[in-house]
Amino acid sequence: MEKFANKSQKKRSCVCGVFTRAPRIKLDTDGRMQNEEDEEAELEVLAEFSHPVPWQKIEAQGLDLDYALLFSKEEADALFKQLEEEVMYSTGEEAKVQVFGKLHNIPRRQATYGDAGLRYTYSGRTHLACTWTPTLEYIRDAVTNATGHTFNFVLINRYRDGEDHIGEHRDDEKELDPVCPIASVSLGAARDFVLRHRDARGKRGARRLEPVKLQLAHGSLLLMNPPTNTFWYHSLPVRKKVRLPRINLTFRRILLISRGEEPANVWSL
Ligand SMILES: O=C(O)CCC(=O)C(=O)O
Repeated sequence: MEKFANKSQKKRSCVCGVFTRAPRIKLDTDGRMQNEEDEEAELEVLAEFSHPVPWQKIEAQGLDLDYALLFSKEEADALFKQLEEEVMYSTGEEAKVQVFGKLHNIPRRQATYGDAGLRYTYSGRTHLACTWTPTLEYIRDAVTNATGHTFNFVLINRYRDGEDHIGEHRDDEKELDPVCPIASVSLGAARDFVLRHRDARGKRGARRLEPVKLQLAHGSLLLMNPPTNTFWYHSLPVRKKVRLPRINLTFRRILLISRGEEPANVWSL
């Protein structure tokens, strides 16, 4: 990743906390941009509202991360507030997770948004994408603008305070595009984020590899580039001193064409 992903100095439009609708990128059925002309036109529009992002590279064996502050405090505050009004979190059975065949309440709230008809299966449950809200489209397009990657799905996790958490896992489901990074945007309370190599987990880990620990700030963007999710587990541990809420959005690219025997995703329209 270059130090500055985009050279344009123009800022995104934002009037009194109301963000103008960001341009949409059109994808073909493979999830790629339609053609070169379209791509050029889209990039020109994106450059209109872009600003440079200073990236920090974090690397270890099989781990490749890029971290940046994507939004100013004022922008991040406004986005957090707008998401609190717009996002509908899962309830009932949808808000549970299956571990070794048993259902458990998850220690946070979750929602899934994305392109029409998309679905994503993780932790034994299939989640249908709700239609993008204007704020989610705005954040998604800001991430695309800063990274050059397009996304068709977002998983949202809301942590009420430091008691809410997410356990060690990898985002390595077969429906995820293996060449696309997972782009994680954090809003609200800063939280520790820990990555652990798959061979160094548990007391008797086969190898001595130090965990990688980061603090994800309000308005930040973390890119988990391939092959990170093959080798490293990540978690957001309990932090009892954290009293404020946090919203995390992980933008993903779901494959529209099967990589296995089952169709990964079929358009229902
Ligand atoms: O909240 C976070 O920063 C982590 C979320 C996460 O691990 C995930 O969405 O897979």
